[in-house]
Amino acid sequence: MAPQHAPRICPLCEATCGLTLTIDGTRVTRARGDRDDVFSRGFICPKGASFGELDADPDRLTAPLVRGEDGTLREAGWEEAFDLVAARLRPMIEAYGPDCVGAVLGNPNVHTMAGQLYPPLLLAALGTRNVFTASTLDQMPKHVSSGLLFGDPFAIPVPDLDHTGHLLLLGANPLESNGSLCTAPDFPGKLKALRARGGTLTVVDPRRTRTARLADRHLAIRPGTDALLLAAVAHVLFEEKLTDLGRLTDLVDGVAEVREATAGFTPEAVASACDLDAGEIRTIARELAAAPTAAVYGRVGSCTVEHGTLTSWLVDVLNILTGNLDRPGGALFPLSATDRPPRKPGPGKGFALGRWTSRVGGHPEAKSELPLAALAEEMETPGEGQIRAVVAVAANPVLSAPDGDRLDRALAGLEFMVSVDPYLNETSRHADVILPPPPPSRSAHFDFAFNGFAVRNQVRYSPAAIPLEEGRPDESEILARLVLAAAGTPGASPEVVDEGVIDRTLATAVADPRSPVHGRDPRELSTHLTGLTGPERRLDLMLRLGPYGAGFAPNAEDAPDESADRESAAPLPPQGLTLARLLAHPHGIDLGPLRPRLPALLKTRSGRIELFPAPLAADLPRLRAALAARPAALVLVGRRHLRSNNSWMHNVPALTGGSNRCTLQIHPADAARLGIEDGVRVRITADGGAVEAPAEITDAVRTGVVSLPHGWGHDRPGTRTTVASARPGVNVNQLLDGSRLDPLSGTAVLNGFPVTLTPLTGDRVPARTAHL
Ligand SMILES: Nc1nc2c(c(=O)[nH]1)N[C@H]1C(S)=C(S)[C@@H](COP(=O)(O)OP(=O)(O)OC[C@H]3O[C@@H](n4cnc5c(=O)[nH]c(N)nc54)[C@H](O)[C@@H]3O)O[C@H]1N2
Ligand SMILES: Nc1nc2c(c(=O)[nH]1)N[C@H]1C(S)=C(S)[C@@H](COP(=O)(O)OP(=O)(O)OC[C@H]3O[C@@H](n4cnc5c(=O)[nH]c(N)nc54)[C@H](O)[C@@H]3O)O[C@H]1N2
Ligand code: SF4
Ligand SMILES: [Mo]
Repeated sequence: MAPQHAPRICPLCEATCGLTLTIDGTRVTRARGDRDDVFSRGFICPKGASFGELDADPDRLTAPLVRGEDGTLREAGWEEAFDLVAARLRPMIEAYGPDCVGAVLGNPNVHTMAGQLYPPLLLAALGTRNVFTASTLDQMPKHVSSGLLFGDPFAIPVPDLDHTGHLLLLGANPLESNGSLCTAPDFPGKLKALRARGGTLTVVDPRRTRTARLADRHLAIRPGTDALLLAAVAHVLFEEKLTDLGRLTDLVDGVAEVREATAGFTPEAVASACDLDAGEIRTIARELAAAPTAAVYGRVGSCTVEHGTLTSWLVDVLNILTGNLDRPGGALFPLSATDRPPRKPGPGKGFALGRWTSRVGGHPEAKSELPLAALAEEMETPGEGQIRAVVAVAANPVLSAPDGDRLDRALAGLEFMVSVDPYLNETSRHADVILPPPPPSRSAHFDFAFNGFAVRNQVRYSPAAIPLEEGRPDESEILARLVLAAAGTPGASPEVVDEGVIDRTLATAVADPRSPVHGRDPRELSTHLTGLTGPERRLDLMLRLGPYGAGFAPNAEDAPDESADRESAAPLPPQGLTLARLLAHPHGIDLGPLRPRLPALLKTRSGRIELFPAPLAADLPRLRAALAARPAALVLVGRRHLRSNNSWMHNVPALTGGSNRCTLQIHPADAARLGIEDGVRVRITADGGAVEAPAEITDAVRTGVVSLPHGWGHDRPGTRTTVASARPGVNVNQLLDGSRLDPLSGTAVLNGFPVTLTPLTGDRVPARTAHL
């Protein structure tokens, strides 16, 4: 049979590029950029190009593994595996209470449909407060600052990359990461286009990254001091009367308080802590104010730092003070097809922090989550509420979170653990049951999360490109069955889970006077939903009730149904969305540029932007103290390589090698001072322990800073990641003991912590050929 072609949205990073897969039988033999994709227009990166290899990785688990009497993992049938989960999980909840289960949700959940549709139901069924996600290793500071400023932790403005005249980018390296909390296929091309149209790019990063090399100005800041820099920029805007809130003037509370609070942070006062020139800080402020439009954007290096929440807040303070929030060319709020339709402006419920605290460390919850850095102590410490079982979905905290060795021991001591993961790896090896989802070619895809952070409103859906093998559940069914097991109704059909959501959503909608379906019969409405699976029916419902939706108006039924040709691409106005209409547009539907959304999206109690929220005000003394603190002689920051992804992509031969290596980058001056030669192994020591890695001397890192990438350390026994284990690298997070947190968000400080180095002389490994 001739090879087939199928469009598939790439799930391997936040850029969500459209791919065209070539399929030979049941194998993806090639992946190209889909030139017809309405959003990505053919862009692809090396990871996307390796989709087929990643999909067909022989180390992927094809059947569940369960732990036998002898303590080893063996393959089992799906029914046996699900029965075991049901037999163990619910009885533990009944015996010890719901908090005995720790739920651990990792990053790939934002890259799958199942990971967005079922975890909320799973958490509700478990009823536990012990909820840990990758957010507290990542963007939780942004959720907290948005929650406080706008009343909604998901109201995260994104830079209007295609139209802005000036981008001030802090702690992000989209030329390698392809962007984050700013979904933009071909981020590199968009930055080049910004400069080509006469705009300016300023990059703040302690490393001269590929992104920094594109910039008009690169500020090699001392790690962890961005909040000081941004406070000084705010100060200059006030001092030089450069603030102009524009349209937002009457919508913002607390401007005078912010002026007062930033008064002490003059450029001259912060310059030495940031190791920047005071004059240059003033220039940054003036340029930001003078630009016709501008956007300030911060990412990982602005979040996983000591003052992550303050930094995230100050990013938007600057967007607001310069009148750039919510205006084209500035920073805008996307409106995705599965968002709730805009509400009437007015007071909302607001955002509360610290409604409860963690049992052992007393860490405040944020967005109903506890710090992942506190997971180990919750498993180790006996007493009521101790975590005795873990349900991990797409999570590898042994490598991703602080102190993997401690997590490794604590996971080994659990009474029960289930992992939903395609690999037997550093974390899943502790599970009693591993439930492997099928490879991405066999899964349908919709970006519930990333469409909400996209630089252009658009909607795309990829059905599974290759049918599932007989008898194999997809990830949606796996998670639905976990929900049933947690709820104590394991015998029920997984469809019950989806139909329950549909019924509840419709019941709420018909009772809402503002809903287009107010007063209608929910049972009748549900008969109109199309879709071959529960997740598709849920998607149809969300699209219909969403801001571009057809609702259940009679003409919504004019759309082609599923039996219609899925390839036809009739032009469609950006209204009237249903699943059937989306299926008729396999390369997606463009919904236009980002548009202003204020004040309707505000959910603060005041119904206004609260620029100076009390929890942030209370954290400012800590920032003031940082002005006087003596900087550590040497601090460590991370880095990402284009051809990798966190802890799980080191197993694909096509993505290994080249610059994608676990080396310690060090500036020549520091290397000379410490007697470190290129390629020599170096012992790196910090609070949590020590690791060894070969030195790579490069002036791409500034002095006083070394860099080691994360996601490495694939040398534990009992895993099945053949390629990764052959070049294991070391786990940078072993340097941390989990005690360094941004207090407001519970986010681990993964960047800018002090380290000391010892060269291991006589142990020279040529960095280029080293088997790490
Ligand atoms: N030092 C340091 N540490 C960091 C970071 C850093 O910058 N520096 N970055 C942090 C950040 S931003 C993040 S998001 C975290 C990420 O850390 P994690 O949340 O652990 O995420 P990943 O390492 O991406 O993948 C976790 C697991 O998901 C599995 N997986 C892959 N695809 C699927 C799938 O389709 N379904 C399921 N069920 N599982 C799948 C993988 O096999 C892997 O075991 O790491 C954090 N850790
Ligand atoms: N290739 C690849 N792509 C990825 C991933 C991956 O692992 N590999 N991971 C995905 C995930 S989960 C995420 S969250 C995104 C992250 O996307 P980005 O935020 O773009 O991620 P990084 O490349 O880690 O960029 C962070 C930058 O912050 C700098 N930095 C460190 N400390 C500081 C500081 O104190 N101040 C400032 N100003 N800068 C600092 C670092 O040097 C680094 O260049 O990438 C996603 N995409
Ligand atoms: S940039 Fe991201 S989404 Fe695009 S092809 Fe590469 S990995 Fe896939
Ligand atoms: Mo992340």
